[in-house]
Amino acid sequence: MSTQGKVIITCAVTGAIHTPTMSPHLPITPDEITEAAIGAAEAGAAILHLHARDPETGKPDQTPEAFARFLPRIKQGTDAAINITTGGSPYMKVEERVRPAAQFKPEVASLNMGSINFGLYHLVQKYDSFKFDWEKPHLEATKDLVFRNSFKDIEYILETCYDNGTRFEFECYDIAHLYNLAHFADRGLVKAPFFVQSVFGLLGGIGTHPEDVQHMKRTADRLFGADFRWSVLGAGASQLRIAAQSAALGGNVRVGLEDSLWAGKGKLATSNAEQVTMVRKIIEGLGLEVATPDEARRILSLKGGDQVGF
Ligand code: KMH
Ligand code: ZN
Repeated sequence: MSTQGKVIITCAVTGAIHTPTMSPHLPITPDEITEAAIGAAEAGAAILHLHARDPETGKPDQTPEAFARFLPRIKQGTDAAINITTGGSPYMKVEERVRPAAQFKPEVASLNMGSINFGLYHLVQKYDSFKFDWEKPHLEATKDLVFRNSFKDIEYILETCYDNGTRFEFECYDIAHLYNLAHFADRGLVKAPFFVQSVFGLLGGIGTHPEDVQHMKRTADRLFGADFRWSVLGAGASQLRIAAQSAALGGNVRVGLEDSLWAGKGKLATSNAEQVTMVRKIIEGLGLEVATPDEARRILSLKGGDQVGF
């Protein structure tokens, strides 16, 4: 069966950007993350990009134990490919960030392709008060925070996961990150097809103008030719606009509450599945089809859901 015209939807269900005060719909507990992930897969997501949180406070938690509370349940409840973050939260050290992916050997792990400022401090002014003590300082301190992904860090993650058959979602927040990926390709440390996740609209990364999207695509085309599969995520209100542009240009899309809490102007998404359904309508409205998990596996050369360590 041809995978031509098939669009992979990745859903990133909770992440480490948003905090519990920002939306009552942000999945926090293992039950909530499980339910959100399975719901997103049922709505059409072929890949589930997962982070864990402390169930009491909602703070990002990168311990393998935290992931163990939902990974087997999600695997049992859906055939979607599971993608474990190695980004964790920008405050964490790379050794901590890689541990869940190293232990659970998922089909996909994220890999952030360069260091950037990771500004969330501007969000503080939107809220009069916060549910938990950690939230405000967590956001404010990003004014002086570099999300560190040095060449050595990237190499460390690649080498740690090398024997596991895990492939990567290469998260590129700026044009230079594509060149960093090309550098690792030149050194033979990454294998095609490269799953390039271009990130738009984070404070510290490239913007959300259609020209920004085009420039990412053009540069990736020039550097990787037929050797990459392109996907995009637009942060916040840009999410669906950028997804539509990618799908129209032959690319794939990522949605989910990790990167946007919204389902329309001023309207909080009540679930991850709601965003998947919205992007699905755009894809189908363009005359394209949503890729199934097995089609996504073929497109990205993934090892298969029975080859993971959970
Ligand atoms: N929320 C994305 C912009 C990771 O998990 O490795 C960043 C991200 C990082 O997804
Ligand atoms: Zn993430």
